[in-house]
This record gives sequence, structure tokens and C-alpha cells, in this order.
Amino acid sequence: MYTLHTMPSTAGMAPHILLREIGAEHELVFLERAKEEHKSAEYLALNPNGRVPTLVDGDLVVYESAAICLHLCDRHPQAGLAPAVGTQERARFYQWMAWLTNTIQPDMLVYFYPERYVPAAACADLKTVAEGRLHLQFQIADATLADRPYLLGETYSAADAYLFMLARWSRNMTLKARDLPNLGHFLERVYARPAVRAAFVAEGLEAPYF
Ligand SMILES: N[C@@H](CCC(=O)N[C@@H](CS)C(=O)NCC(=O)O)C(=O)O
Repeated sequence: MYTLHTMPSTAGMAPHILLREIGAEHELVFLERAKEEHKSAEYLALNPNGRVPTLVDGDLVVYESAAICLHLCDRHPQAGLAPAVGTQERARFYQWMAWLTNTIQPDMLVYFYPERYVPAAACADLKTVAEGRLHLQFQIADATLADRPYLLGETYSAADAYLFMLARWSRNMTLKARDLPNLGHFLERVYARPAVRAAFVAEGLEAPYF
């Protein structure tokens, strides 16, 4: 039995989707941002970063969304959410997971929390810069998806759930991931998955979904 500490529409979405793809028994603990529950002493004892998500798996506590995804892939190899260890496909899977969490996600943090990086007067400009950088990155994903339904080819993997999560964060930007043709179709394809729809219902999300 897993417990995922999260908030709706956050970095907890990819692990949440994977729990449902796997069919793993799990409990969702939704922290209230307005009450700063993610900064409470109780939560900081689980995740000293004061951020979501955090997964509790028995006596194991793991934070960092990508790490949780990789752990779930390893614990449930039969779910086929990652290629076999040691294969070329696995190397490609690592490449995309690292790229997503290490390239796109940091610029998302700049876009959503500019005040943590620069004085208030510079925030609007920084958001514009971050949005432009994000769009260049989404163009790389779009080009990759030109000849394949998923990042790794024909087979859906945890990297696709991660890309879906990050791409939907652009839904209220001027430069939207969904406006890129291949990425737009990819988002529709992933959103059509029953596990993804169920995660959206459980998180209480409303349109636009991506
Ligand atoms: N690198 C972390 C980032 C987590 C993160 O920034 N989560 C956001 C929500 S998407 C959060 O908890 N924000 C609250 C805050 O920073 O105060 C991960 O991937 O888990």
C-alpha cells in the first residue's frame, strides 16, 4: 500500500498516474496549499524541501517526482512502464526522464515562482524568458514525436506520463505545448488513457486539461 502526498495539478501528477497505470493499491493525501500544509513540521519530516510529491512505501519515504516514478517502474516491472535494464531502450528512457526533470522542470519553477529568483520588478520579464525557453524545449519533444506515438516509440512509458504532466502546465501560457502539432496529438493520446482520466477525476481537475 502506497501513500502519495500531493496536491492537485502538481509534480505529484506523474506518480499518481503511474500508480493507476500499475493498478497499485494507494492512498492520496492532498495537502492544502492555502494552509501551507506542505510546510508543516509533520510534512517537513517526510520531505525537508516542503514540496510535493512524497511517496511512502512501507518504511521507505521517497521525494522527487522523477525518483518516485523510477521507483514505481522498478517495483512493478510487469506494468511495462520502463524498458528492461541494460538495453538501449532503457538508456533512451533515462535520457528522457533526466531531460524532463532536469531541463523542462527547472524552467517551469522559474515561470511559476519568479519571485524566488529575481526582485519583483523583474518577475514579468523573467516569466517571458522562461516561457520562451520552455517552448524551445517543447519543440524538441514535438520533433521527436513526429514519427512515433510516444517518446520511446510504439510503447507508452513513465517518461510519457512525465512529459504529459509538464506539457499541461503550459496550458495557460501564450506559448502552449498543445499548439505544437505532434505534441498536441500526444497530449490527446495520453489523456485518453483510463488511468490518466481517473487521476484527473481524483484530483478534481477542470478543463482545459492540457
Ligand atoms: N523537484 C521537485 C519539485 C517539486 C515541486 O516544486 N513541487 C511544487 C508543486 S509542482 C511544490 O510543492 N511547490 C510548493 C512550494 O514550492 O512551496 C519534484 O520533482 O518533486
